Amino acid sequence: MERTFVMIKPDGVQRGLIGEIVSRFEAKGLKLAAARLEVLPEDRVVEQYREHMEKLFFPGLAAYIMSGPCFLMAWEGKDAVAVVRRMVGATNPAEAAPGSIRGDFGLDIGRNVIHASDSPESAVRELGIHFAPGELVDYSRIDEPVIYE
Ligand code: RTP
Ligand code: MG
Repeated sequence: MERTFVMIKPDGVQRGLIGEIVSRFEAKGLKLAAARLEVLPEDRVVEQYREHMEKLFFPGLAAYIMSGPCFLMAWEGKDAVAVVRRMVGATNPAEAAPGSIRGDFGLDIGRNVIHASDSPESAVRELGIHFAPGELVDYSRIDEPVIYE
C-alpha cells in the first residue's frame, strides 16, 4: 500500500469544500491515515514548494497558501499517489477535466483548491514535512476485503 500527501488549500477550506473532497477519496476506497487543519508556517511552505522557489509565481503562491488554514491529509491505498493526482486533475482548473476536483471546483490556476503529491518520492518527502511518524494511524477499513481483489 502507498501513502500520499494531500492538502486542501485555503480557498477550498474557505469555500466549505472539505467534506465534499474527503467524501470523494473515502468513496474511492482510499483510507485516511492522518488529518489536521492548520495555518502553515512559512518554513514548511517553502519546504513544500521548494522546486518552485525561483519561479515568478512563488511569492504569490506562498502568500496564498499562508492566507488561511489548510486541511492536511495522508491518504492510503493501492497506487494512491497516481490515483489521487488523477482525481485532483490538471494544475489549471480551467483545463482540468470535469469530474476531477479542480475541474469541478475551480477557475483560476492561482486558486486551484487542492494539492497532491506528484510521485511516490514526493509523497514520502511531503508527508515527512507535515506529519510526525506517530500521526500516521494504522487501522483497517471494514470494506477492504471487497475493495481489493
Ligand atoms: P500542487 O503542487 O499544488 O499540487 O500543484 P501541481 O503539482 O498541479 O502544479 P505545480 O506545477 O507543482 O505548481 C504548484 C502550484 O503553484 C501554483 N501555480 N501558479 N500562476 C502560475 O502560473 C502558477 N503555476 C503554478 C498553483 O497553485 C500550483 O498548484
Ligand atoms: Mg506540484
